[in-house]
Amino acid sequence: MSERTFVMVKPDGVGRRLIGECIRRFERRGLKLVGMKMQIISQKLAESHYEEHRARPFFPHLVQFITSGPTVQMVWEGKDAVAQVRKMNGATNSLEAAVGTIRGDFGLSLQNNMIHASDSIETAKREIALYFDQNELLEYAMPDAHWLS
Ligand code: FUP
Repeated sequence: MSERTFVMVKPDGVGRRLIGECIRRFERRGLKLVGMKMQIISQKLAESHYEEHRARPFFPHLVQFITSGPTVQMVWEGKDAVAQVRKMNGATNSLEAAVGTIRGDFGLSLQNNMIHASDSIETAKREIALYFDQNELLEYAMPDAHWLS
């Protein structure tokens, strides 16, 4: 079933010039990009995004890191998109991420792990709404859709 998932290239991914690498992988896989923007996110937005971690000891560092530079927000659509993008990103700790995943191929850090993606359809809905207005998400057909079903 077609789903939408929220993806963010974090400040380390932008700073290491790996935005294109991330996009290339999701495009090549057959997912469809339906929304994209770039911003340095505010403290308030960062705290809302990571609300579930507010009580954790690493929370202040996490917020400091995610607001420390430009980030790229994207919404990707496709069959089983939430789970497939999580798989393509790899384990949260880059040291445990399988080779072949984004984190396993490009990182060595737990905190600076390049990329975020929603962990469920419910989370995706919440995160998409946090970063995008409805009119910033495009509905269009891809000519290769029938090969990806
Ligand atoms: P993920 O779902 O892969 O984004 O991971 P989590 O929601 O568990 O954690 C959110 C972010 O917090 C991770 F991307 C990295 C960071 N983190 C730490 O810095 N230290 C920790 O001990 C756990 C997570």
